[in-house]
Amino acid sequence: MKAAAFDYVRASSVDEALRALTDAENAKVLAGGQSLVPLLNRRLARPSLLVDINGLDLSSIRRTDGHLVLGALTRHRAAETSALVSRDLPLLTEALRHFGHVAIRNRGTLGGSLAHADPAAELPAVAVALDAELTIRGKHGLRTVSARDFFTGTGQTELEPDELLVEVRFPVLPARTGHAVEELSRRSHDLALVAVFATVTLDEDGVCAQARIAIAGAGPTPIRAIAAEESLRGCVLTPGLIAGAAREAAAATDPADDLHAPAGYRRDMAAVLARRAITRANGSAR
Ligand SMILES: Cc1cc2nc3c(=O)[nH]c(=O)nc-3n(C[C@H](O)[C@H](O)[C@@H](O)COP(=O)(O)OP(=O)(O)OC[C@H]3O[C@@H](n4cnc5c(N)ncnc54)[C@H](O)[C@@H]3O)c2cc1C
Repeated sequence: MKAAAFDYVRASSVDEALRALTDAENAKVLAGGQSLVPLLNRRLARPSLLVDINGLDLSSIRRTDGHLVLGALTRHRAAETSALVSRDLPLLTEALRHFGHVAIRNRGTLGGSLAHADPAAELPAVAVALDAELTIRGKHGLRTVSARDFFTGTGQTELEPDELLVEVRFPVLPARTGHAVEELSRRSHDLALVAVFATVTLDEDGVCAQARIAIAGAGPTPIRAIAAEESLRGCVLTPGLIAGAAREAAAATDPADDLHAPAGYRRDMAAVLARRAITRANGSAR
């Protein structure tokens, strides 16, 4: 099937993109097109206008006051191969290696993945795990939303139809932080059936000062496993403690039965993957 007819404008500034989004009845932003174009072709999306933002200057990766700031148009492949990202946000680098194939990563953008808000996607869960802040531009100016508030349901976010996501700010993790991504998918590089993203920060005595655990594919939005994180804080992590935290993480999930996997299987796998992720994050936090 081919897409239904639509008008097209290539914006040359953020203001122009915002004007086009505001003026049209039913406009959609076009970034890398890796989620939107398949939806258009299957006629699951029928916008009257596509506002192409590929000409905008929104693809920088920079370090500023304890944050790594990535423009919304940063291609997945650019982030994956960035020395700055791999030094300051290695969890993101590892997550991107699970993401689609290189051809998809060459075109797809960070902002597109976050705005698309697939609960099985890697980037929304990484953003939630790392307490990222999302900067949004609309006709009334800039606003910032934390990743934990941004995702409101399957494919749903805090973004209004006439707003643009312009950048993502990740706080840089402290020294002695280890990380791990454990993902189960039907084929390598497919979207996750379940994936767990973990970091563990140790103090000088090897005690867990902070743990972060987020789960994709096990609820309508990425899930932050707060109770599991709290159960690890202040402790030297033993296999028994980690197994308990992994069970708590799985208890925080809210999976649905679907044609890919039953809910119980996803929950069980969340516990298995959480145990592996926390163990590996702890082991690499030196
Ligand atoms: C074969 C294949 C494999 C894939 N594998 C994976 C995978 O393993 N993991 C995964 O997470 N995803 C995967 N995807 C999905 C896709 O790659 C991602 O969702 C992502 O790359 C989309 O980004 P994009 O720039 O292509 O967004 P687009 O397709 O251009 O846009 C997606 C949505 O976001 C909106 N949007 C885009 N940018 C902005 C912005 N700056 N502000 C506001 N709204 C915006 C669009 O209007 C649209 O609704 C796969 C896709 C394909 C085709």
